[in-house]
Amino acid sequence: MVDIQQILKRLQINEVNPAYSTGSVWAEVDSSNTRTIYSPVDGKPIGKVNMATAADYNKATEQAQQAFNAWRAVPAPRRGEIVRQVGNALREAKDDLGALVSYEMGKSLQEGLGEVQEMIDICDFAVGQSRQLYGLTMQSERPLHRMYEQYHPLGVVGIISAFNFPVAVWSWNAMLALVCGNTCVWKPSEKTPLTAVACQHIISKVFKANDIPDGVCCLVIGDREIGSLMANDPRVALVSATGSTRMGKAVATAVAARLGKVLLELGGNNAIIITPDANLEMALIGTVFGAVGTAGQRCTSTRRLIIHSSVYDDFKQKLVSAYKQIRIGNPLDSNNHMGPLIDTDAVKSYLDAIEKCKAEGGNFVVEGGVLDGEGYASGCYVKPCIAEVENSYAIVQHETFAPILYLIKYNTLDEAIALQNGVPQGLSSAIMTNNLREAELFLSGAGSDCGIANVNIGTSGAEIGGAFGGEKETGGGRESGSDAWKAYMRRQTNTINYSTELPLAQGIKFDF
Ligand code: UN1
Repeated sequence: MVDIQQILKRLQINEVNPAYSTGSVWAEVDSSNTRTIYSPVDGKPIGKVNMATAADYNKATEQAQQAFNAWRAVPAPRRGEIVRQVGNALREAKDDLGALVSYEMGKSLQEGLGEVQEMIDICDFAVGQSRQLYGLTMQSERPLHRMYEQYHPLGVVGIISAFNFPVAVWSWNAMLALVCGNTCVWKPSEKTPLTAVACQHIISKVFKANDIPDGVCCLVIGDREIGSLMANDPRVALVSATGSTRMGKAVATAVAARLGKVLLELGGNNAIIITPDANLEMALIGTVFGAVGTAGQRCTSTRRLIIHSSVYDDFKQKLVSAYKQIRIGNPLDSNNHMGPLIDTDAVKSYLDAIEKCKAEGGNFVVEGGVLDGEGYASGCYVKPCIAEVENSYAIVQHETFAPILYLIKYNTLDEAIALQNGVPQGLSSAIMTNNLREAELFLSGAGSDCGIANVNIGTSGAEIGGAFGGEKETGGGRESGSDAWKAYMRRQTNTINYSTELPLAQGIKFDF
């Protein structure tokens, strides 16, 4: 088992941690006004943080704004070089940071390490991207004219991240924002601030070694008031927010009122369609990992299974026996598959969802419940459960961040696709089939309406190389790979006249 105290020490987590940091500068610590962060793993306190005031937020954001002038002047490949060094620092800290993610958030150690690996991967991606901030050139309709477009940095990028991926989603945003020439202000989830403090220490060292001005990457520990300040702050050119649809709507409304930019990655209600041509063994692995991995607290977690009636009973039996083998317990123990939920509020939402599902007529084939006794002292450990439902139930239409899996039966693929799309969210989706026609229909414009659509892979565990995000109530943003970098830049169209005349476009004559 890992020694958490040693890990905290190596990651520079103190007993009380400051409310904000602009890089090498950290706020004064106020030991009289702290919030204690408890681990969902064992219910024990991990450390304390100061919560930022509006004045703290302002100081950090002002510093970020000032640093922007210097940072945007650094050539992009040189900014990429700094990010390369951040990637290496994360490689060195991977074991410690992965374990702290696991201990503070509750996901399995393997998944904690996987999360840090995603951070390393996005650093590598961003290094390459730093030399590829390409714009197009166009053919001008006028003689001796050149037309092209270029991408410039936006300014300060605000990043609001969620507890479930406490560090990786920040890095997807921050590493791309940085190579694009922006400065960042990060408000991590108030449920998982210590992993954020650890990251800030890691990157501050790299920045210091490279004489990067203070303010390029700032951290502000706070709850929704800080998020709201950020959303309403005209100094923040882009607000990238990950979390619930409720939070996303509040952020989007505030940012829209000042015509700022948003990048939203909100809830999912992800389904796997299992067709008669599916390899059921593969479908089983994809489903169980998708539904119980991270205790059902990924945006991409599998929440619904849409199963063809001819394989329904068979697959249901396979699932029920697989669920019997799931070991729930301390996520730092690699023998366990599933750790706790983030906190007792999450346990309450899980229990409420089960009640609501039963009230609407759901039939539980694997019962849920809260675990108690030895090893479960935090009160955050729950049983993953499975219910047979109708897609139209209000609770099935809603994203519950917990390991509750809904089974729905279908007869035709058109019906399955309609069920899959028949929810307000549109993040991730999958079909299990060896039938080319089924797979292609699912991926066509008449198929899945989600930002992510997979064949013979589950709904969760996306690689960083693709654009990550979804449609409808998921918010429409795309982070991480592909051309997601463009969200962190402003596009400028430039036309240059190198003739001695001034011909107007569209053939307009304007003589005087
Ligand atoms: C999230 O849950 O917010 O695809 C991100 C996945 C991970 C990222 C999830 N790579 O499951």
